[in-house]
Amino acid sequence: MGKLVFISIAIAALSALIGERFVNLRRITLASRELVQNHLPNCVTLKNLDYGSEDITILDNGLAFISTGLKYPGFPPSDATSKIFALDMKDPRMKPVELRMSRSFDLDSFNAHGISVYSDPSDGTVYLFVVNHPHHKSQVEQFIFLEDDFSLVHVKTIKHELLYSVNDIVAVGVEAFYATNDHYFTHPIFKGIVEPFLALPWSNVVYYSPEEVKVVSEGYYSANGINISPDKGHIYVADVFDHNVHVLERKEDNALVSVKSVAVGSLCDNIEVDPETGDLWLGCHPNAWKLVMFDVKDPPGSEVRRLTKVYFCYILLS
Ligand SMILES: [Ca+2]
Ligand SMILES: [Ca+2]
Repeated sequence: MGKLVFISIAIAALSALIGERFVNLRRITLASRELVQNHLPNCVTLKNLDYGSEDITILDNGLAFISTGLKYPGFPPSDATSKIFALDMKDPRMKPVELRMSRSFDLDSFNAHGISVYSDPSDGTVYLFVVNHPHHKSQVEQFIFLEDDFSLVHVKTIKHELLYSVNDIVAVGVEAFYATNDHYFTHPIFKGIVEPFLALPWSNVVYYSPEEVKVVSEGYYSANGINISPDKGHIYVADVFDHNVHVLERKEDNALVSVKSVAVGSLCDNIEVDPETGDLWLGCHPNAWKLVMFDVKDPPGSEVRRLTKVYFCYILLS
């Protein structure tokens, strides 16, 4: 009898926990809006990007870098390897060109995620930072872009215990960047199944430099895309599961202080910032159910959101 009571209580407690988590999960993650077809007039499909594009970032001269071939826990497995493409946005042919890489770099395990570029003001060198997940680990690769022969020279691999589940980065110097950790756990099963079920705000933002590495912002359900304002004074973080873009002020010691959150009504992923207007362009998922249950015959679709006046709003307030 005692055993039966214990089992009953255990089942009741587990049911309550599952019920609470399910409600929490629905509240924060499961946007299920049907996509409204509203194509931009000059929208074209790019060739050669056969394995999905995770991230794009654009230099001031109109040259875009695109990362492809991401394998990610919880999504259908793929045998694709990652590639980085360059695309001249000013060329009407709009043809992505695969960038060659140093022979010493391990392309077989390359699993590219978020990317960021930094142009060194002292000599014009263009550095490309790429989040890489070889064998489900997290590290950041630093390359130098050589425009003359469209190649990437691998400079170094950056690893640190605080860079354990990196999604995206924004470079703020030749050797410094902010990075989002999109999960708390590191094991693929915990990342893909347990953590989404728990739905707790345990992800964070890390500042990295050779001199100092520290958590500078936390309390995100899943910190995803990250970018910086044109004046370098504010950082934007997309929390994909709470449907917000968070605006944070940079302090002298590179700490971040929350300024405000902007509700975007979609599960937003990466962020690109217009260098002139300060507008944010976001790649988003309007329907999480369809994204998770992916059906080729009824694909989830995706959408681009543009946030205007974010930059000027907080200038006026300050
Ligand atoms: Ca990025
Ligand atoms: Ca991302």
